[in-house]
Amino acid sequence: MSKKYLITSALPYVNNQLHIGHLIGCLLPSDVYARFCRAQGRDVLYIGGSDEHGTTSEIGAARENMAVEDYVEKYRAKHLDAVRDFNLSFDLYGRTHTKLHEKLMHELFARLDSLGMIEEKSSLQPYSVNEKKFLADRYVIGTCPHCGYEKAYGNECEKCGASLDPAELKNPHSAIDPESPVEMRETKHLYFKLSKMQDKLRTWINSRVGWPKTAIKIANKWLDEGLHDNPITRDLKWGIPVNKPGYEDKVFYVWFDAPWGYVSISQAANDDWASWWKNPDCHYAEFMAKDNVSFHSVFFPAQELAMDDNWKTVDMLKGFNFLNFNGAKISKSTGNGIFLDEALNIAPSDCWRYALLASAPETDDTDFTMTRFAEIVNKDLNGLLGNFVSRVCKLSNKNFGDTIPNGTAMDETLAHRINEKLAELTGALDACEFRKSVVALRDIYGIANEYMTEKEPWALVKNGNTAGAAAVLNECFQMIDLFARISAPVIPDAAKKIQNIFETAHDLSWPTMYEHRIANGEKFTVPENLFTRIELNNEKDAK
Ligand code: B3M
Ligand code: ZN
Repeated sequence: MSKKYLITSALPYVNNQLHIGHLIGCLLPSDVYARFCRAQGRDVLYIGGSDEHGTTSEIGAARENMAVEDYVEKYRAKHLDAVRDFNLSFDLYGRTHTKLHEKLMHELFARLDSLGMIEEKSSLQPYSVNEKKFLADRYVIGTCPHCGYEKAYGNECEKCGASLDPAELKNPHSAIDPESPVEMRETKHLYFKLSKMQDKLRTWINSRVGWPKTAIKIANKWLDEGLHDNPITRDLKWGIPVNKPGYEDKVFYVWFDAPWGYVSISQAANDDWASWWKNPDCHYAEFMAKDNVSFHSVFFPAQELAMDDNWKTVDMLKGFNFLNFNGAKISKSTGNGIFLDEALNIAPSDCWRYALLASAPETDDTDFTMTRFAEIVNKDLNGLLGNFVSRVCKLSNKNFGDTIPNGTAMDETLAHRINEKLAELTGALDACEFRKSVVALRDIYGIANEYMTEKEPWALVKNGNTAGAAAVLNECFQMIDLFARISAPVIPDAAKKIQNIFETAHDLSWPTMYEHRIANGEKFTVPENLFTRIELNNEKDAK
C-alpha cells in the first residue's frame, strides 16, 4: 500500500478577492507539493477551502450592506474561480459554514469539556454602548500593548503578530461606529486550558523536523513566554453555535473552528478520511503564511493532543513570509498588488505559478514586481523551455518529417548531468523548498539548451551527417519528454501541451532517473508556442 500524504492549504477568509500573496502563501505551494506527491504514486488527500466564520465576514457584510450568508457566497464564488483558473488540484475546496463542520465542532468541544480541558471564566470585555454589543476580535480596534500599533485588532496585532485579548487594547473603539463610547463590561466565556499543554507541546515541537526557521521560531516564542488559557467563545451571532447551556447567544471563536475545517472538509471529500487523519504513519504537510503559524503550531496541535484521540498532527509546517508588491504590502484597500481575477488578463496561470514559486518568500519577506515577473517568464519559460521545445520540433519536422528521428544510445555525460539536477529537484520538492526546486528545474532546461548549442544538429544536417543529426534530435525529444514529467507540478498546462506533442500517451509519473521512453519513428506534432514573451509597456508596470 502506498504511503498516505495529507496536505492542507490555509483556508482564506472570504472577505476579498484573492491576490498573488494568497497564491504564493499557501494555495500554490500546497498544490505543487500535492501534484509532486501524486506523480510519485503516493496516496494523497489534498484539502483547502473557505474560512467563512469570524468577524471579517460579519464586518465585510455590514460594510457592503448584505446578509452575511450572501456576502460569503459572493466572495466564495470568486475564490472558486481562482481555484479553477490557477489549476489548484484540491480533492475538495470546501467551506466551514456547513452542518458537517458544526457537528464535528460540537463533538470535539464536548470531548474537550468532558476531559476537563474547558473552563468558564468571567472577564471584562469592551462593550459598545451605542451598538449595544460586546466588541469581539476585529470589531474592536485600539493600540497594541506590545508594539504601540494604533490599528491592532481585539484578537491580534497585525504589526507585531501578538495574539491579544480585547481587554488588553489601549484606547479601544468600535470598527463600525468609532464614535460610540466603549465601556468594559463583564461577560463570561469558555476557555481552552492551553496552559496545561505546555510540556506536551514542547516535546511535540521538539520532535518536528524540517520546518522552516521562521515557523520554529514562532512556535518556540509562544512556548518560551508560557502558554495561557485562551477564550474559544465570542459574543457574536455568525459562527458555530456553542453547545453548552448558558451560551445560546455566543458562538465559537473562528480560530477554534477554522483549523478543524481541514477535518470536516476531509470528511466531505472522502469517506475514508480517517485513514489519513487517524493514521500515525500518514505524513501531514500544512501550508500557510507566517501570521497563521502560531495557530497551526500551538493552538491547533494543542487541541489535537488534548483530545487524546489519535488525531494526526502536522509533520511539515510550511510557513511563508510575506510577498510584497512594488515595495509595499499587498492590500485591497490601497489597491497595491495583483488580484487573481486580473492576473490572468496579464499572463496565463502557468506563468504566475512559475514566477511566484521562483520568488517564494521562504526565508524573508520578498518584493515582487512586474519587471521581475517579465524577466522570469521571458528568460526561463519562453526562452529556456519554450524555445527549446519549438526549435527541436521544427528542425526535426523540417528534416525528418512528423516522426521521431532514430536515436542511438543515451548520451552518458548528458544523463549524468541531468540526473544530478533531477536528484536536487526531487529532494527540494520533498523538502518543500520551492525556490530551490525552481532553480533545479531551470538548470535542467539549461542543460538541454547547452546540449543542443554544443551539438549543432542544424550544422550536422548541413554537412550531410543525417544520422548524427537524427541522434541529437532524438536525445532532445527524450529531454522534452522529461520536461513534461518534471515540470508538471509547477506548470501543469504547459506540461500537458508538451505531453501532447507525442502521439503515444506517455504518463507524467515522477522520474527517478533520466530515461529514453520515446521510440524511434513515433509520431509527433509541432506544438503552438508554449509561451509568449511578456512586454511591459506602461510605466506603472515597468517598476
Ligand atoms: N482564515 C486567516 C487567513 O485567511 C485564516 C486562515 C485559517 S486556516 C485554518 O489568513
Ligand atoms: Zn503589536
